[in-house]
Amino acid sequence: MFLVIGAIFLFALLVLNVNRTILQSEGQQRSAEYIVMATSSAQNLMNEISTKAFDEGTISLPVYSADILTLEELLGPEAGEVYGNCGDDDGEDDDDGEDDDDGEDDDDGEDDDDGEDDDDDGEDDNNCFDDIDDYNLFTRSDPNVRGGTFNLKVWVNYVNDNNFDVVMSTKTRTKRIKIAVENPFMADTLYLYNYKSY
Ligand SMILES: [Ca+2]
Ligand SMILES: [Ca+2]
Repeated sequence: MFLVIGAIFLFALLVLNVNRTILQSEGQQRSAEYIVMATSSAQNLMNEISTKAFDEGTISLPVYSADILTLEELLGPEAGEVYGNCGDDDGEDDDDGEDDDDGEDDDDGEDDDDGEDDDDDGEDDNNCFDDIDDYNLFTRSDPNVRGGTFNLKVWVNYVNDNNFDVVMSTKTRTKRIKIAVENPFMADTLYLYNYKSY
């Protein structure tokens, strides 16, 4: 009798362990899938940021001295610059001759008293993010069909030109783009880094 009870007990333990192993591997599989999706989400944003100019000062001017670069404490979008406010169908003014009260120019050939040119030369007309540090402290939530939004946050800092691990409070010729991604189904925050030198 004790032998039977012992056998049943051992069998139950075995089933419990098998179930636990299955659950663990399912959890690991889901975690791995989320890491892949989080990486993809961060990589998309990183690609977008990396296409921008090194600095507002380098958009149209060659830089011979770091003096022209943005001060460390001012790393961020310039006055009037709004994310997503450039390109097509993104909330940009639609040339209807009316200002949309967003401070953006409407390509109507008239200056809008913002001190920027309105001459359709592609410069300074659309007030979108145009240099990498405009994304400093930028946040975005990417919804995920599998559940659990990916929350992204960006930091852009000057780093030591000879040691990219050292964040600097002075202007340098190298900027670090750091993106953090969080998701309730991931145990840890995922970080992606890229460096741009001028
Ligand atoms: Ca800018
Ligand atoms: Ca900027």
